[in-house]
Amino acid sequence: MSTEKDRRPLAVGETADDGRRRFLKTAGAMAGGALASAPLLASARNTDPLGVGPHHLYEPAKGSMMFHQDHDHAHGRTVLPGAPEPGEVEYREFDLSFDLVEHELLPGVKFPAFAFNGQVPGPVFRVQENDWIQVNVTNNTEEMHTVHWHGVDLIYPMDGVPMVSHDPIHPGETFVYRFQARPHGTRFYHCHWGTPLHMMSALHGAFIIDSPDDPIRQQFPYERDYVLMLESFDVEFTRQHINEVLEGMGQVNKLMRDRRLSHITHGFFKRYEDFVKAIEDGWRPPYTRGNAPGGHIQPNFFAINGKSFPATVGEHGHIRIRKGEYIRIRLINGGIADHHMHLHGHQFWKVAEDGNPLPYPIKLNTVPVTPGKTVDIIVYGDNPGFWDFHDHKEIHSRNNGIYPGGMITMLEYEDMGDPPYVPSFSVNQ
Ligand SMILES: [Cu+2]
Repeated sequence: MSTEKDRRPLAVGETADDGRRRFLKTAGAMAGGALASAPLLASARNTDPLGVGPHHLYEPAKGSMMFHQDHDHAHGRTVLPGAPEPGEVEYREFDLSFDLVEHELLPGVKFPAFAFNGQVPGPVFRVQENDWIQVNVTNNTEEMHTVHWHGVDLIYPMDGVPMVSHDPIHPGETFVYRFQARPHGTRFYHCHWGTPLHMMSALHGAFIIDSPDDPIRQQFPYERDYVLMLESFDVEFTRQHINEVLEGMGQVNKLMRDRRLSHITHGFFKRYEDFVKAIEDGWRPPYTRGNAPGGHIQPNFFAINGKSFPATVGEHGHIRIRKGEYIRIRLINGGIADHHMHLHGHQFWKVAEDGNPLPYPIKLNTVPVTPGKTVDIIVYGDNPGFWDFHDHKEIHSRNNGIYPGGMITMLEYEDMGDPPYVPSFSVNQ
């Protein structure tokens, strides 16, 4: 049985043996033999090709270098110039962290995931348009990360694209993002380093920018709004590649500390000409050596707010409404699959796309939400009952291929009194 200690986020300073024991113990908790067949951290135990010895999974790297041997990253806090100083404007301050956790998608299915603040999805930010935001982001993992603020118009050094906006956030480092929240609407944030693995598993969260001038708020008198993060996970890919990146990054960090790794051997270049010169000198980039693992991602679990059906019903993604009430639902696709969300028994209004209000609302009952998109809908409570709300792309309404599962949740009227039928869960055997 897992204990409270087992479920908490892994902490910096925890010894490798502690982490390994705990992960190995829980690796067998997956439902189904195939899912449990790749023991976590097997490679970390068996191989040591670069001769760096056993690495400590959660020991932060100190003073590692990324681009040049003389470019010594300070282990600590990075604040890039460009945004106003704290005395010039008043910042709303938030703390965010990268953690490695074991996430339970639904009873019987757990997998290792990179997660903001140790939770899947990351915390929901709710701010006002034009607020100045400071987010102190600490990396508690042994992999590098960044935060990209998707759909927010900010100054480019805060955009979170590694090597384009700023250096990646190294293990143990804290990076300070400062920007103004605009324009208003449903936006989100996600890691932009190793995007196929990191964003999907599960470094993403909602960033809601509100405004009294929001025309949707003026047109529809809603009070409650719901945030539904739509997620797709390839659980086996995530398990295998988190093992690999932990092993790889442990070696990279050790070599960087020992100053045995140069920007050439690690394959990062400040200038395109340096990249070409390295190839002329005999360096072989990874794409000449084999397939990128990301090419084979095939999500087998689909989730709303971190849970797959039937775990969606209850707290996570379960939508409640009353007769005569308008509600706003903010759909955010944080994964890599196309979703087509269908609500039974109602025609809803699609009122915003990519966070931006539409010039006129469109009446629908099924709405596509493709990767990177956000779609806002307004539902009016005019048909009391329990109603399915699900991805109509049937393959996404399964758990590891078994129907029903995945991206299914429910719209429930709270004021039905004595309903003639109360739904029960159906899980195929
Ligand atoms: Cu990341």
